[in-house]
Amino acid sequence: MEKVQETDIFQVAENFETFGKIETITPYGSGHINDTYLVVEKNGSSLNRYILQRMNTSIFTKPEELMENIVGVTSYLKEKILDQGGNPKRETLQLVKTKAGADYFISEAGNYYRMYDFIEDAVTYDAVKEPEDFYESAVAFGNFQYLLSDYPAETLHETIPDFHNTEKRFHDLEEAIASDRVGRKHLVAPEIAFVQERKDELGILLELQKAGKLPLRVTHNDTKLNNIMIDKETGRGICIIDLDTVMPGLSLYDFGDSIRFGANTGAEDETDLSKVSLNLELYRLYRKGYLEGSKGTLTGKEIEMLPMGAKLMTLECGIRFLTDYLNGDTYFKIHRENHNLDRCRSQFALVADMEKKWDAMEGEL
Ligand code: ADP
Ligand code: GN1
Ligand code: MG
Repeated sequence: MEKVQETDIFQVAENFETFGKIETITPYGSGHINDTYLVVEKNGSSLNRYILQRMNTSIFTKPEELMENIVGVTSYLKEKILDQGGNPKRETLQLVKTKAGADYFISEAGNYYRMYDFIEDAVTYDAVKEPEDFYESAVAFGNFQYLLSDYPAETLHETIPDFHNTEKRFHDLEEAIASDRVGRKHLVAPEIAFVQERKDELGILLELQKAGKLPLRVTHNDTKLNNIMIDKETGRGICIIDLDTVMPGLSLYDFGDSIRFGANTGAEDETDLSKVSLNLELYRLYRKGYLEGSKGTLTGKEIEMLPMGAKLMTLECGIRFLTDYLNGDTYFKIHRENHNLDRCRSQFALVADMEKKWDAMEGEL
């Protein structure tokens, strides 16, 4: 669906069941997919905050199904958290219903919106500041997967089919190269060659899954550091957010994507590639936290394949950025010229560094 700008975002927000008078609505966060806003309202002398999101329906083409997943997962987590004596208001996302009692709102312009309670006194990071935060995020992502281990996976819709099918991502790249829609192919010969050289590795995890050697689990699939809220006071990973891609998947996808983003000494879009490398200390720390958080549920094979999870998620993400660059930047939000190419190069530099450090990564077994 083509993006149609909302003329009045206040009018949209007013359709949700909040309690006071909305004062301000401002763009928020640094996600690449949804349009996120912070809504502040006054209720007597107190200020209430909410997150309002316009879902990206070009990417999530079945928003009804997506919201069914989110309602299912958040209500399930709420029960689990209550059972464990936790506080679901801070430990899981809570949807705010519309005044009509629905879980989302469709505007006149045809945009789909949802609203969440704002999780107060917690932050998201775009880069690891303290190793301890990264460790805590690992425990929380491991625990998230553990909490969902009995979730009826068959009720989950696949919001993006083949999301982490790395071979399929490679075919999408080949298609983008062949059509060269915006004439950028000649600019990326080294990047294309980088992928070609690693073509045989792309299916390793899928093969193991098909052979029944890696279990399918309910996973988050987008475990970068800014998709977890860290409690300001305790430093604990308090709440996993961005649940759009919760689907059956491999634990290695979750582990790998966190390493890709958080254990990179450079940013995801770093242009000075000398700054990009794998921080082995952070790799070890995350691994420890993830194993701890998933409470012994990972099989021997999963643990053995953790380095491959990290490498393939990084390579796959680079492939996706490159594909989007070749397609004219239609998927990921970009904030500057060549942004997707910069992102791709940072991912590939990280893959190359992982290859250099492979023995050390495997030595962690
Ligand atoms: P995207 O899919 O575009 O990445 P996210 O759901 O991750 O969107 O939201 C973008 C950012 O908004 C997050 O990184 C986080 O900083 C903030 N955010 C999202 N939901 C909440 C919430 N319930 N409370 C506080 N901050 C939130
Ligand atoms: C997107 O939504 P966000 O910004 O957390 C993307 C992930 C990529 C990531 C790269 C639905 O995540 O798959 O790994 O960007 N999400 C989707 O930063 O495609
Ligand atoms: Mg996000």
